[in-house]
Amino acid sequence: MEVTKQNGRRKFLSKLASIAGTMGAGMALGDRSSAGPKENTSPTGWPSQLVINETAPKWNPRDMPKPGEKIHEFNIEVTIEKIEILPLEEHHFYTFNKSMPGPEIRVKEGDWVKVNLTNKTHDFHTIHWHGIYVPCEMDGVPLGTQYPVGYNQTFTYLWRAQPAGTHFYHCHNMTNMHIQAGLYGALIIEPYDGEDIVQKTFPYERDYTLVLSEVDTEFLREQMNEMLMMGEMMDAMNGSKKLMAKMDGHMMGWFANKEAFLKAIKDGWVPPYHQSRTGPAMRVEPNFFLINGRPYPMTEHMHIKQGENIRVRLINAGILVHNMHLHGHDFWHVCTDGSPLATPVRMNTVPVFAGSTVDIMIQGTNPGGWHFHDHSDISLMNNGKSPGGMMTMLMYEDAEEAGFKFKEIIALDS
Ligand SMILES: [Cu+2]
Repeated sequence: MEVTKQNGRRKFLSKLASIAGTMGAGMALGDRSSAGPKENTSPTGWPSQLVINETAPKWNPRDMPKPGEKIHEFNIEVTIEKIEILPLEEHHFYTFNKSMPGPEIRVKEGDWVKVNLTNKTHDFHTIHWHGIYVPCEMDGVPLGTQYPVGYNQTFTYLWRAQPAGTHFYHCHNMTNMHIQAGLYGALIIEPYDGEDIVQKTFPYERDYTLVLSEVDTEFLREQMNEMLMMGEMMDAMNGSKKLMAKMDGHMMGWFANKEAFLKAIKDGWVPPYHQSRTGPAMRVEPNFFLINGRPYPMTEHMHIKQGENIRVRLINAGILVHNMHLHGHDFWHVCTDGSPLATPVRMNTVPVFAGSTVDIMIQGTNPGGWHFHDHSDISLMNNGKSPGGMMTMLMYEDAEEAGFKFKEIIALDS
């Protein structure tokens, strides 16, 4: 890495020298250093915008709220709900406040957030604040930073909202299963007024959040039934609070360090992945691909008018990469994981990696009703049948005025 940097700098300096050379001998070295480019400027411009310590928190994550500082308090309850993701396709999910995804949390950078998480199921849950500079005890890793929250228990999270940008939250207990079960939601931290570089560059009025995820309904049903049955038994025997207080790594595969893990194996503990005891693990093969908890055609449309800019926040809470493609337009990729890119990138297909967020700006330049979807055809099916899955529409509200006639087939909710 260092080598590339030096090579780049050497090339740049030699380019500078040749430019100076063409200016003739009258151009003294001293003149060039005072009027010429600064040390950290390059021809592409981006290194001059790079602030090396930009990943450092603005506020010490271990601070506590001071009198007068704004605290947003939320109560979030985990319950089991029956949700019809498509007509005739009804499944049981875990939900935050009875909705899937959970409620969008939107606060200003620097404000405090207090969340009281109450568990009304016989399984265990936590909330992990993905991408946020929380104090370690608030990170929501069960048996890593806290005891998981058992039946009828409440755990209070308190942290300061930083850094600004598009983030999300999710349960971190048996994460794969519990996210598929519905325990995830958007978390948007707005920058201070006037500090939103995206708003400054592309003034926008509409702001969409699209949370991408998948679910294997077969896997989910089996795992939920198994965990709830075990949880009910544990609660009946001991009360989960008492039991969890006695819990150690042996029960869930968490250990203080590698030595403790190896010692447990030597002492006869059989890890859950070992086939001679448990049989082959069930493979996760998602059969529904969701945008904000619903597959196409039950996804919500996005709306735009000619001349408008809209901001679309893509959050991948799932386990696969999703390559989101917009028909008839290019868009600007402006942020990744909440951070503005040094230079926006023009594209029509943007990969959103598992656990990552991407903000794009769409400019209203081509009236019509346009498809916006994951370009993997596997994700464009409902239970193996297409059309369906991770797709929505970008609908121009003034398309007919521009001479475009919507056909009924693509005007499902317009
Ligand atoms: Cu959970």
